[in-house]
Amino acid sequence: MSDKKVAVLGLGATGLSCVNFLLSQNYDVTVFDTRQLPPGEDKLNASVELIKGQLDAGLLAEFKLIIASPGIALATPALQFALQAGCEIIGDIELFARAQQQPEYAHAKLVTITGSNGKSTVTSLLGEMACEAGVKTAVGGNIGIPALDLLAPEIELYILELSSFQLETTFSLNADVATILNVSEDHLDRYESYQDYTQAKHRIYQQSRNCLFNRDDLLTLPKVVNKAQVSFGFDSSAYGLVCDAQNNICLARNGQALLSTASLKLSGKHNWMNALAALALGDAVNLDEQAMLQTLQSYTGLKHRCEFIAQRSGIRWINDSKATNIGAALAALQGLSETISGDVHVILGGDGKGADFSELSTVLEEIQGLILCFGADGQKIAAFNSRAVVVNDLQQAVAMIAAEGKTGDLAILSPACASLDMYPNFMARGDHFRNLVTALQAGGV
Ligand code: UMA
Ligand code: ADP
Repeated sequence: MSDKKVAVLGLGATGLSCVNFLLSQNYDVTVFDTRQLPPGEDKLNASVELIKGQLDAGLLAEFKLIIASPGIALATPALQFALQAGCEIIGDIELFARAQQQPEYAHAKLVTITGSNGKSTVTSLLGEMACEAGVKTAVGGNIGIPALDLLAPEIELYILELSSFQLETTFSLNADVATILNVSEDHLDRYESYQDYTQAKHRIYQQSRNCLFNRDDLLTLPKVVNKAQVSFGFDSSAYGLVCDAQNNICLARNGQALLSTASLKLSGKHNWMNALAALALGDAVNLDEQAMLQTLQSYTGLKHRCEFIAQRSGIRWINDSKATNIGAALAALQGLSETISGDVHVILGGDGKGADFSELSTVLEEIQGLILCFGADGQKIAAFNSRAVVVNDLQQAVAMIAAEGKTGDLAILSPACASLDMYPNFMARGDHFRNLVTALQAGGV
């Protein structure tokens, strides 16, 4: 088969971006998708053949190059067959890496960000810092806009959020700086083991000149040699925390205070780490310090991540629907409980993706308020706390907290699970929660 014939496996946002890029490079593209109604079909160029339904391994293996969607595991039998037949399988981020070597794009700097939690927060925060600093910046990847759709000659800085799925099929990024923010269990329904998942994340360091790691999380330590390394963490070294003369906890660089954490609009201690990571990444690509510090004081965070919704009858309601794994829920519960005078009420549950919920038991033990569990794995989570109650849905959970909560309490949806058992995505779950809360009788905002 001709070198110009390429298979794109999986349509969706990624597949479409690949098709459009490949057509612009004069490739002859065939798309495969197992779904009968693949998202993006209406936007597909009419000249492109779309083959729907179960993958035909023999047909696929006729292509020298296959671009696989991050939603399709390399372990899929048809892909394994194609690999054994000698096909090259890459993802959209690898296509981006190769395109970025072209002269019109090669001048731009590149920052790559992965981790189990905090990726989108750090990616968007760094994007805001760069814009404030006057740098022509493009932000995308797993956070939303596919990387190939960002390519433009005028861009000076690309900031890419990368998932472990994307990293599996990426080989030749040449990032100025890359980070793994943290590693905790996730996606165990896709990986054979936690180690496999961690290894996928570590591919990001191999493809970067400078590695930023979290010194409080050993799983993020770079194993690569001969690369510049810098770290962030809770102590005072490198990017860390110090106390100033007034006893304020401050973000600091090499022991020098930069900004009091009290000036941050983001809540929770985990966000101090996100702020430090963004500062370190910004320094690595020479962003202006004042612009970065100014952004840290105005950035309010993304929706569905420890997002304040409203105060009703003295209870603060927080939407943390994006807490789709245990690590995220732990960070929210630990980081926010110290900020209130009353009790914490928590709503957990959904699709646990094969996780072991025993890790939640210590933090649940400390919760004095209601522990309400719902969804496919609600029962499993409730088994780890004797006071936990299984409820039918979010509506019942919100009603119970509204009836029993008191002034000074905090109520949080931080599910530790994906939403797909009951909702199309975590945004729909968070929006449902927000609607239920805002519909409660207003008792002061
Ligand atoms: N699928 C099929 N058959 C196919 C192709 C896909 O059943 O032939 C299924 C997959 O099992 C997958 C689902 O469809 O679970 C989603 O695939 P999609 O085609 O809708 O994906 P895209 O629209 O291309 O979105 C992808 C990322 N999705 C995944 O990695 C699952 C988006 O990340 C990302 O924003 C987008 O590319 C742009 O880069 C989403 C995500 O959930 C937000 N990421 C995971 C996470 O953050 O935990 C990794
Ligand atoms: P990601 O893109 O990695 O999913 P987000 O920034 O969208 O990360 O945040 C997802 C969830 O993780 C949110 O619920 C948030 O409260 C939690 N979170 C954010 N930053 C961190 C962190 N540094 N450590 C642990 N949890 C975090």
